[in-house]
Amino acid sequence: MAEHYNASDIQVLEGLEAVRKRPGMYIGTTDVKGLHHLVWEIVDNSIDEALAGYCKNIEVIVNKDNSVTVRDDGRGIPVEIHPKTGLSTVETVYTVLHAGGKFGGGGYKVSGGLHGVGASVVNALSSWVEVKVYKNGKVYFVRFENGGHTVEKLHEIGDCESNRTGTSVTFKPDSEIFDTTIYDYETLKVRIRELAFLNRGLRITLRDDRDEEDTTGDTFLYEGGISEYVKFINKNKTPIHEDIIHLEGSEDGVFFEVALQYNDGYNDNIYSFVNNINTHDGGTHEEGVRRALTRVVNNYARKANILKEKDESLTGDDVKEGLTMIISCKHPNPQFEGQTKGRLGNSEVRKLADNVFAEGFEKFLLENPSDAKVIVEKAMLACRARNAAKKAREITRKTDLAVSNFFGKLCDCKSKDPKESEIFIVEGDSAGGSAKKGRDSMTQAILPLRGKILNVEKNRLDRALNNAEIRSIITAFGTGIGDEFNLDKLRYDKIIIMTDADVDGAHIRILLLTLFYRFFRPIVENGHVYAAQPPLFRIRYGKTRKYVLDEKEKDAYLNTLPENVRNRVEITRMKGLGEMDPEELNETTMDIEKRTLRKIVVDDCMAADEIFSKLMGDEVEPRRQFIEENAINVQNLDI
Ligand code: 1YM
Repeated sequence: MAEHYNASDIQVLEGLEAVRKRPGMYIGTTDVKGLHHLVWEIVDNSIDEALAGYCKNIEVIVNKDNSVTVRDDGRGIPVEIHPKTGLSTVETVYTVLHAGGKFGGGGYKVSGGLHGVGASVVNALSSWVEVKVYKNGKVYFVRFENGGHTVEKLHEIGDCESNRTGTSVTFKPDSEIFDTTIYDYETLKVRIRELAFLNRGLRITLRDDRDEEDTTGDTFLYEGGISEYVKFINKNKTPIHEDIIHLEGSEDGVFFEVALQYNDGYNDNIYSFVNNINTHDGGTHEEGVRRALTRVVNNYARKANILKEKDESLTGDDVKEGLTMIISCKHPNPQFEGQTKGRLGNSEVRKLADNVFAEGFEKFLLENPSDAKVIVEKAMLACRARNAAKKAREITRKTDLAVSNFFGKLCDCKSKDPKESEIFIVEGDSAGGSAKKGRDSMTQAILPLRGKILNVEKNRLDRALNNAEIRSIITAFGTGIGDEFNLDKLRYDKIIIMTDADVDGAHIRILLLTLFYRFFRPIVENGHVYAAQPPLFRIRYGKTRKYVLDEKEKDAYLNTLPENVRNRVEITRMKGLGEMDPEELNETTMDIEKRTLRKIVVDDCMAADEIFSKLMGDEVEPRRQFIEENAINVQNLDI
C-alpha cells in the first residue's frame, strides 16, 4: 500500500474502485470471455505501437499461475513524470481511467478493444500487476496490488543494452472478480493468429508455461497479411483460380485493404474488420466492396460477351457464391453503429472501398481472362440455380402445403403458439411411431424422416428443394428458405434432432446440422436447435429402472448403490430409439421435466465453416486427418 494518499491518489483509487464495482461496464462480462479480454487490452497497446511503426515483435506467455505476460519491443511506455498527475507516465497509464488516449502523444491510435479502456482497467481487475520498461539503457519497474494500488513506485532495477527498448507487463486476474481465472490456450491462439494475419509483418509468439512439455509455443508472422488469411480459410476447399487477389489504398489517413479468392463451394466466407475488430454486421467498408464487386463482374461479363444481351444481370448473391474474402480497414476515428456496435458507419469509407476494389478487381479480370471466365461462369451457374430454386419453391408451396400428404407425414401439435411448440425430427418410421405415441400432443410435433437427407454442403438450394425430406422440413418450419426466409414465421420454438446413439444417427444429425447452418442459419444463431439425448444404458434391479446417458453416468450411478444391489442389477445397452416403447421414450428423452437436451450453439462462424467444409465437403484428405486426430476421443464406436 502507498504510505500517503494525496487528493489525486484518492481520485485515482475511486476511479479504479468504480471498475471493480461494475466490471461488466468496462469489459462486458466477468466470465471466461472477460478474462481473455484483459489480455487483449494489453496486447492492443503493443499493436498500437506496431501500427505506429515502432514495434516488430510481441510475445504472450501464460505463466504457471495463470498470470499472463505480454512483451513488446516498442519504444517503451514513457517514464517521465506526467505534468497533470505528478506521477510517472507509466503509473499514470496504469492507474488513471481512460488515460491511454489522453496522455498519449496525440498519436494515431487505430487499434482498440471492444471498450477501448486500456491498461488501468486491467490493473483494477487484477490481484497484482508488474510493468517493466526498457529504455535509456535502463530497466524501470513498477508494481501494483489489489486492484491497482501502487506498492512499488516506478524505479530503476538495473541496466540493459543501450539500444534495447520495450515494455513487459505481467498481470494476475483477480479471482474475486472473475468466475474463472484459467486461460484457454486455443482461445488465445485463434485471436493471436488473427491479429498476425491482420497486421502483416508483425511477429506474435504465444507460449504456455503451464504445459511442461511444450516449451516452444506458436509463432505467427505473415508477410502476406490478409492474403494469407484467405489462403488459410480456403485450405480445406478447392480454389477455382490460383492467385489470391490483394488490393489496397488509402485516403485522409484511412487505410483500406481486401483479399479474395473463389472456391468451388456454394458458401461465402466474407469477414470484415476495422482496426482489427471484427465488424460482424458489416458497414460501409463491406457495402463499398459488395457494390463494386457486383458492378464490375456484370460489366466485365457483358463486355466479354460471356453474359449475353438476353441474360439477366448477376445479383450480389450470385457473385459471392464460393467467395472467401477478408476486408480490413484501419481508421483513426471509426464510428461503430448498431446494437452490438458491429457495423462501421463512416460514410467516406464506402467510396474508398468501392474505388479501390473496382479499380483493382477490374484490372485483375482484364489481365487474367481465364480466371475471369471461371469466376463469371460460376456466378452464372449460381444465377441459374437461384432461378431454378425459385420455381421449385413455388411448386413446393402449392403441392406440399395444400394438397399433398405432407400433413399425414408431419404429426403436428395442437398448439399453434410457436413459443410453446416444439418439433422432433426423428430418424426412421419405427422411432417415429414410438415418438408419436409417447409425445405430449398439445405442444410436441413429430416429423419422421424416411430417407437420407441430401448433403447440402455439396449441393445448391435448387437440388436441395428436390429432396423430399428437406422439403418436409421446410414446410414444417414455416419460415421459407433462401431469399424468402423469415425467422418470425418459425412455427416451433425448439427444433429437436432425435437420432439413435450410433454412427448412423450421428450421420443423420450432421446432415441436419449442415442443412440448418447453411440454409437456416438464423434458426441456429437464435438458439432454436437442440439435439435430444437418448439414454445409452438402462439399469434395472427389482422394480427400479434407471436410464443413464453414458458410461460415466452409469459408473457414477452404480457407485451410489450398495454393494449387494450392485451385483444383482441388469444393464442393457440401448440400441436405438425404435427399441424403446412409447412410455420409455417419453420418460427418457421427450418429457420436458425429465429429459436432457443439448443446445446447438455457434460461437465462432469461422470455426463452424471449417468443420462443415472439413466433414461434409469434397476434399477427402482433411476429413481423413480429422478422423485420425479425433479417433482417440471416440469411445464405444457402435458400427
Ligand atoms: C505490453 C504492453 O503498453 N507498449 C507500449 C505502450 C505505449 C508506448 C509504447 C508509447 C506510446 C507513445 C509514446 C505515444 C504507451 N504509451 C502511452 C502513453 N505494451 C505496451 N509501447 N511512447 C511510447 O502514444 O505517444 C500509453 S500506451 F500514454 F504513455 F504515451
